Amino acid sequence: MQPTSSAPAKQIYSGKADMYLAFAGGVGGAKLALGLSSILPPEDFLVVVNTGDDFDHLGLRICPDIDTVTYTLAGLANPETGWGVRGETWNAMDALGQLAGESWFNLGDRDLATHIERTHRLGSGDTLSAITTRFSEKLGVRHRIAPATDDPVRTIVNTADGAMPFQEYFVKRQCEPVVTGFEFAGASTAQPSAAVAAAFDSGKIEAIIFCPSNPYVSIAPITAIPAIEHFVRNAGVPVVAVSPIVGGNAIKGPAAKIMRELGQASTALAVAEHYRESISAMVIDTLDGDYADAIRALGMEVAVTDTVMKSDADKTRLADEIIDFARALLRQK
Ligand code: FO1
Repeated sequence: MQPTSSAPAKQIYSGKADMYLAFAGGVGGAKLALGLSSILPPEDFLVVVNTGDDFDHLGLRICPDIDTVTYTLAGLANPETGWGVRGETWNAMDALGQLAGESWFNLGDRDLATHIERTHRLGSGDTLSAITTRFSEKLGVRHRIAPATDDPVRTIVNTADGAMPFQEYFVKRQCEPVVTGFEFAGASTAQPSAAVAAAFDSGKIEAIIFCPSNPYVSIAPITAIPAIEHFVRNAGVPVVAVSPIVGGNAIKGPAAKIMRELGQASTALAVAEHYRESISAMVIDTLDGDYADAIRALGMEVAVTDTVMKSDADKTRLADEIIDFARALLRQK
């Protein structure tokens, strides 16, 4: 399979001093990251990826969001699931099932190579950052992808059935348990990865974009890292969040269910309230345009547009609008 999507369709921004950071979880984050990579030159863009979903399974280190972003930017992502590899085969899982091994977490044959090689390299002393860079280069990705941190951060989901690791909640229990809160074990002492720290120190960041990822389990484990939270709150550049809630529902995943279980409305306005300490602007869907004034009343700028990304053209258009919006906000400062 040839990587296809990492080659920019057009590069309309050639900014010498501009750098954009996108904070991303898995599928929704990867889609916008792909759109942004289609309009921004590689040196001007860094995808900062959630590591709270990472876990050890069958002796392997699995980093679902890093892999989803990498496969997506490499043009290899499975279009049906959003995670894993397109055209995947499942012989290893079938054989594992026959041996009565643990088969609740689906690892495709080709995807397994990623986890085996990553685990091997981590055991040899490589950092997750170095491995992520190596894998993305080997897969033909031109833009930079960095874990938020190289230190272990693990999302724990507190539920009515007790506390459980994220993948047990998300995949094994299919998001069924009623959520009462989250913990990000390790976050309070974690340091930003080298690429993230260098971006913060560069003085070149023009905007930070929170992709339409789950605010509670994809973006929060990133901003729970104190140095990242401090930078986001004090950077003095637009911090623009794209709502993952459209028309009261999550585009994908359990965000709306989690919000309701935490006693909030599942609306774009509630997303803005959740982010209000960190962000200066929201991008909301046309369907949610009625919330724009209420969000502005929180002291934020608002852009209203079509945010659902079905095609690559949708991803590029949304990315383009977000960059235009961020640049306009920067000029207003
Ligand atoms: N999600 C599922 O719903 N079921 C799976 O069996 C599953 C396997 C899987 C394997 C590798 C990988 O990188 C991701 C995988 N995911 C699976 C997705 C993953 O659990 C979630 O998308 C993220 O952690 C949330 O962003």
